[in-house]
Amino acid sequence: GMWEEAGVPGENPRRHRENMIKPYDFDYLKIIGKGSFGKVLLARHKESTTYYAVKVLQKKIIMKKKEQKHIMAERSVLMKNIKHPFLVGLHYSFQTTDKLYFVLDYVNGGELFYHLQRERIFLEPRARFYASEIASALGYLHSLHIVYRDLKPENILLDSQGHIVLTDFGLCKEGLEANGTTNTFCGTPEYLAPEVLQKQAYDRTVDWWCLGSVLYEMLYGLPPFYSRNTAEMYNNILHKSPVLKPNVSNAGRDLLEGLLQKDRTRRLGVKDDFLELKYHSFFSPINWEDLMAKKITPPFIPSVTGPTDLQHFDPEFTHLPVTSSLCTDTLTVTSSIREAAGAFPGFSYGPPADHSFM
Ligand code: ISQ
Repeated sequence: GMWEEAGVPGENPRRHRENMIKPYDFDYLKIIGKGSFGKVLLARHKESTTYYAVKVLQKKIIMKKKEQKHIMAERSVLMKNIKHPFLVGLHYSFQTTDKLYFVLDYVNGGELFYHLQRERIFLEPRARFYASEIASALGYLHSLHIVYRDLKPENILLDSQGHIVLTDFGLCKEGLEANGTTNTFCGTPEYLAPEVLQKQAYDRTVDWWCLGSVLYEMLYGLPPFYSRNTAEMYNNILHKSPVLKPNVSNAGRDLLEGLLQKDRTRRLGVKDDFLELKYHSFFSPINWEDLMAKKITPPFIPSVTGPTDLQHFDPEFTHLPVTSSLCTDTLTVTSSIREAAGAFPGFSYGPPADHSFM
């Protein structure tokens, strides 16, 4: 039948063929992100009418880029039962002959940096709130031996209440470059750590560098080491000290200095990871237990009218038509598709029964 490829029978004993989730179970309403690998769509589950962000990746494009190991690693990451208040939740993953699907929480408060651009800088209490939610999420991933690695502005979203949601735990690095207004302004969307730029070995401390870059941009309005000239910016990352003007508190500047340490063996977090940040004086106003329980009132609430309110997404995407190819799968199976079809064995995932769709 049509969904022969949607999941591998026997792999997941909880769900068998008939109740396996498939593309047809959703209405696809809008494109909310697009990149070389595929796209992210706003979708509504037909039966429950719940909204999700569905990420669809083309297998043959992943194959061409020799990224299938990366994607399969990503899948195993996603299946580690990752649950954290500030990480996007994965509900399902499944595949058809030519595509991989990830069914994720739909988050519509907009990218953090969309809001930052509108305000140029954030005051310290607001920057601290976001930095602490991001730090707790990174610390949690590290506790599961996961390195996020490419924390970047477009992966940091706000939910409708104003809390941080990190997306894309390394899933398809070049997958969703939203070439809109959001990342053209800072030259490069990535906060490259010196060791990544030099293609050296990296470890979890790379995430603390990236957090330092995010915090710097929130407080100073530009990424650290920024130059309009990319080559010069790369030179700055490798060889220049970050400029820390005194309009930021001593605690803030000390934290940035620790996180933006070029030598990762001297970087804040190298020894006790998140604990070293948690007890830094910049974060002393934060009650971490309250933070994790979402008991701290967000300093800013995005103005969203409801789940379909797309005002914070780039109209470049949201005005695109949604192609019906999503639900029809590919009927003409070429040799490259046939080759790609079997490259993702066991790629299907259903959650434990308690929060299923039915
Ligand atoms: C969830 N909601 C909105 C946008 C998204 C982009 C990527 C991954 C998940 C998302």
